[in-house]
Amino acid sequence: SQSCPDGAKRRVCYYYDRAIASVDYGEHHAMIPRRVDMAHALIRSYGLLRDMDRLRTRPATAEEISGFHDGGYVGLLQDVTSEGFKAGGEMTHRAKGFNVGEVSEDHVSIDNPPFAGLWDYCQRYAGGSLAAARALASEEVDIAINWSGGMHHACHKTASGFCYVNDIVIAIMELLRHFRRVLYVDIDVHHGDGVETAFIDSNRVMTVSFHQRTKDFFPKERGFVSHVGVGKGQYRAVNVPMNKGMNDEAYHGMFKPIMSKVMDVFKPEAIVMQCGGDSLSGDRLGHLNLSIAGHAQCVSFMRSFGTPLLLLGGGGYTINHVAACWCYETAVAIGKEINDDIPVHCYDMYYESQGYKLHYPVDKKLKNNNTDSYMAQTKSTVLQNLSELEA
Ligand code: TV1
Ligand code: CA
Ligand code: ZN
Repeated sequence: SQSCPDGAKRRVCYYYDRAIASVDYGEHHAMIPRRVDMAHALIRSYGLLRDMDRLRTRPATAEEISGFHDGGYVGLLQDVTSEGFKAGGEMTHRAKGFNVGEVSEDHVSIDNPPFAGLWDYCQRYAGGSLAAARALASEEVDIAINWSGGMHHACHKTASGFCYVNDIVIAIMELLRHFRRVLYVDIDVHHGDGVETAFIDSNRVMTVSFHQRTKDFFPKERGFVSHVGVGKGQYRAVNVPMNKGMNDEAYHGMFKPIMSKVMDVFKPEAIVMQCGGDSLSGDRLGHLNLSIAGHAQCVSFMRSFGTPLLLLGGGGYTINHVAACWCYETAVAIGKEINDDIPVHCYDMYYESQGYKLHYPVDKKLKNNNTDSYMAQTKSTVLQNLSELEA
């Protein structure tokens, strides 16, 4: 461990499974699991592996995954590899009921394709998040990292938005065995719908999602400020919708006051943070304008409370940006400054367009479409909702 800006040290453990690097969603798919391998190669070349314990674990079992998911759906995921898919075949029909292989509105792209090794992939990324949760519960580590996890859209009996098994829900359920209250923070550009729904009526889990909310942006009709949770979960779902072009300064004008208030009123005993890299400037799918430093400030801010912290990946579709970001955030978790020059390593050619620097410039031509009054209004409504939880 090293000292860090807030003066404290943290014990960090890190999960990485190289089998995930070769997972292929299909030739033109936006999701590229290899970005986790790229992040790992950077982390290793910066020497950061020496400052963390490596979390070695087995893949999650069908029983562990069935702790959240429907048995029939888990059965389908297991069968995808063995039986294969033929157009119009029995398996194809069965899978569609679970939103696997369903062709989207444009009749070309399939968000959740069936592919060889799908079940093994799910078991591995979920196994990593589960082991990370157990490491935190054992109180032997302060921060646990799984950049291959963070699949926030998967539902009880359906795949959604590139996600098949919701490792986040499974990890939170494990944390709830040891901690009274768990906070979930989601800085992926998309709304964290699967996690919000799973705990919508729980008073032991608060979910907070910051996301782009523009017409037709996925997932539609989710993530409005007015969605605050139901029953015992009322005011324990927090949504911060944003228009395109949000920059570091504007984002933190919302993130810091809202998360301070969340910590104040909810007093979590553990924090799970989904660090999707699609909220970064220049993402292929997202249209926010965060720098790596701005994205990582969210991580360092949540770290500063000293509460056990689980860091997960998620989206991120401009893969050099994502890998650089997660490497930098690994350094933030450890509490170590790292040089902006990307070391010579196996993937270094991917960083040519950013001049072989970790921190690339944001899009100066992208206008922040969030007016001051829009942001003040959103922040004020969210803070007002949170104050309902004050004793
Ligand atoms: C195959 C090939 C699939 C190219 C999907 C972008 C593709 C997208 C593809 C894509 C794409 C979406 C919808 C479709 C509404 C659906 C990991 C029914 C260039 C966490 C998931 C976004 C984000 C799903 C996941 C979205 C995460 N956008 N190219 N698909 N219709 N789906 O809009 O939050 O990052 O885009
Ligand atoms: Ca989000
Ligand atoms: Zn996303």
